[in-house]
Amino acid sequence: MSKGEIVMGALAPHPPHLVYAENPPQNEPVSEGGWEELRWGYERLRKSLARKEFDVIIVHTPHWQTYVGTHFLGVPQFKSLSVDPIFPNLFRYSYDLSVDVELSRSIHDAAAKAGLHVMMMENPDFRIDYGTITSCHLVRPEWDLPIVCISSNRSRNYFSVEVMQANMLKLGKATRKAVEASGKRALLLSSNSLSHRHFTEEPEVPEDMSQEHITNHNQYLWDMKMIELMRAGKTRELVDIMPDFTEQTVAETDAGSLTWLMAALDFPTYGGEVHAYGTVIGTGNAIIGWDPASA
Ligand code: 2X7
Ligand code: FE2
Repeated sequence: MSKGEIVMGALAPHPPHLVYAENPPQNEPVSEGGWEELRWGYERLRKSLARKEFDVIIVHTPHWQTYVGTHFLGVPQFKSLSVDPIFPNLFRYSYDLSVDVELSRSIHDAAAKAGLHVMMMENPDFRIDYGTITSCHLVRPEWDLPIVCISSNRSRNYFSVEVMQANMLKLGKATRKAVEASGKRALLLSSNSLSHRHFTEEPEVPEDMSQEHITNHNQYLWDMKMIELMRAGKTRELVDIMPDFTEQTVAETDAGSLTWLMAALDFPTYGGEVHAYGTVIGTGNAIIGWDPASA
């Protein structure tokens, strides 16, 4: 068996607004568009992926929050309706997806070996979180590949940011090891926004782009600082300042997804390709791909 590999890693944020704006058949609400900058960025990411062959998508998601360890989907098929708890007016999505349970279990086992508390999620009625669905839909709307979905263990909330970061580094390394041992080609997704302070009220027409902007200048400056580090391949520095960034901008990096991705990619020193930066209800979102072949 040949060695498995990560063919690309991507920061792939999941505002449900982006799915709403695309009007796919799976989503009930109908929009007049909106957030084109980000949607065109996803289009560019998909184009860059069209040059690659891969067998599986591995996603780390902020909206599957687990408080005792890291969990992995362990059922081969899930089919149901996902309704966003905050934006039910925008996202009521019928999903039908498959899971690479074998790889899921291999990452679970590698993480356990690295000392992490882990669990396979084997409830067939489990509802998949909207972060996973949105990021996977925007990256691969065909849904023709199995996924591996990894929960966000909220050790920052009940322990400390240092523990959370240390655990994500272990989880990223374990993910890489398991992919290499599997012989499979994987795309990795960090499903999160950057700065995350958002408006508390929605415009009457959610896709009214005259109302869309970053919540405050501080967030914008922090987002640009982080994106510059990613563009420059300074990913160790990126991870070092992640706790400060997260605190200052209530960033969605609190989930650990981006730290996991950087560790899984073994801290790229080559630049990430920025496909887009844009705001959604005041939050900062970047779509960025790291292609190990460009190293
Ligand atoms: O979950 C989200 C998000 N991360 C960003 C923006 C808006 C809504 O939902
Ligand atoms: Fe989110």
